[in-house]
Amino acid sequence: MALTQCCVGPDASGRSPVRERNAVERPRLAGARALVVGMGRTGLAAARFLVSRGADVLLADTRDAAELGDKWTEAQRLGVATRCGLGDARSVGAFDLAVISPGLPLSSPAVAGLQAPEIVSEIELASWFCTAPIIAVAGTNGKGTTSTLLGDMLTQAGRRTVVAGNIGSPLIENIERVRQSSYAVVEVSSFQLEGIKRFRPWVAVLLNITPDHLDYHRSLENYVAAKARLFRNQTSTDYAVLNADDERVLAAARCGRARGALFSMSREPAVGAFVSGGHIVVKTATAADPTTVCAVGDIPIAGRHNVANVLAAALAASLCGAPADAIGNAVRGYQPPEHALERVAVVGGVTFVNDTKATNDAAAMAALEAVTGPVILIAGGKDKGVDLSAFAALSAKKARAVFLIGETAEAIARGLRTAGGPTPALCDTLEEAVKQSAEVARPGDTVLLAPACSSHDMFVDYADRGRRFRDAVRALAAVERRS
Ligand code: UMA
Repeated sequence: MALTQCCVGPDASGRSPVRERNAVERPRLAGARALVVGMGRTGLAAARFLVSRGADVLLADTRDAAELGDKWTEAQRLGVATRCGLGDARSVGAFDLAVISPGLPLSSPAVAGLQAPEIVSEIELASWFCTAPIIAVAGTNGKGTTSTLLGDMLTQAGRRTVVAGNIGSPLIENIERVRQSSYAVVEVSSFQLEGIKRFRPWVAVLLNITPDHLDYHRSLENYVAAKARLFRNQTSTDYAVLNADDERVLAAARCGRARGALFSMSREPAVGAFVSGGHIVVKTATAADPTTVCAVGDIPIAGRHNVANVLAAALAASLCGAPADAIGNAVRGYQPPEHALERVAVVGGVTFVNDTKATNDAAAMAALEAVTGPVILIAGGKDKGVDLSAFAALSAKKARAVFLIGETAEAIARGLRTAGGPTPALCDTLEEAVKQSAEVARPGDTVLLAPACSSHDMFVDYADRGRRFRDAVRALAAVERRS
């Protein structure tokens, strides 16, 4: 059976003009044959949703049952057909719809030969059923912080808001909650954007672009092009919130038709957000005067990069009608997400900071800049094909000692040597790196986990790496308490 289109109108209440902008054509799923590839968080959530809408689902994964472990068991519980190892894509059969998990590139052989008129990512599928206006937050770094801050700002302004997406909870899992909400703030990754067709955010925020995920996208041009897809379906009634200090961001947005609103750390845009006299100031086209929302000193998270994240969130919140006091209150009360410059413990006068979320060089460099005082750095991880020499050079300048783990350890060590930095120690495990760091640390030092790489060479994901770091630090603290 082919997918038939049915029109989604505005919200049943008809009250929100914003909701009308979000109306899209969506396929009728009852009786449709759907393939879901990937048994991770995305695939399981997408399969659950499709089953609930009456689709006939095959849930497949390129890995075998032993590798999949608990995910395989969970997939069995869904009561759908399952398959391990896609093999020749043509042999899998013909489908009306295929939903591909973000970890699997659309260009991979397992996907390229699939037979389905709609081959999409989960955010595309979710957007067909998302009844609230979407505010999408993209960028190499700061997506999680900006998304959660923006969610807090809108909540403070009395707007019920769902925050979902790449941050950890797939949008498709939240479709029912979205029904009761004014906005869906969605953190979107370049992987997810590769698989969109009609996904159209009402507000699209692009924070920054620096080289990342080059193993997946195969070139920086492809990576930038994936980010630029964020704007491709927007129209002149939508907004693009752009970092005016980032040339790649401005270039990526040139293809779009949305109204632009800029944020900048260094200048005052005609419409946008900026820093003036130590304050965060927002100027929207509808407000006559610039509005001060809070002082830079009110921001409870360290680093210049987080000031830029606050500017972006404040601007997006203003475009959604949030008043300045609500925005300011949200900034002051912000609880940073786990694993981002998270102060784990102070042991023997040494502060241990977990920034496992620094999965690329730009994020790790921002972390190094954010720490004051002597730093002992733990870095390294999966090789994404990115040049790490600038990161190594900054580490050489900022770190008193460096402990390296993972696939990129040798490359970072070479960079440190070239830059005349401290001689690094290569460690087999994160636990070993923490132990050795503690041995060389002096009171007043900070031991910083800022890997500059993703985690999949040694860990399940970045959160697993962060938890392992915390556990190792807490073990040190326990030893200290006993002695
Ligand atoms: N799989 C295959 N073949 C492959 C790769 C994966 O079959 O070649 C299967 C795996 O066997 C596994 C499943 O796909 O069973 C895993 O799917 P996935 O890798 O797409 O991961 P999910 O568990 O669905 O999590 C994804 C995001 N992961 C990635 O993009 C790699 C999560 O972002 C996100 O939180 C989640 O969806 C909910 O939206 C993580 C991430 O690292 C945090 N994102 C990157 C980043 O932020 O830099 C983009």
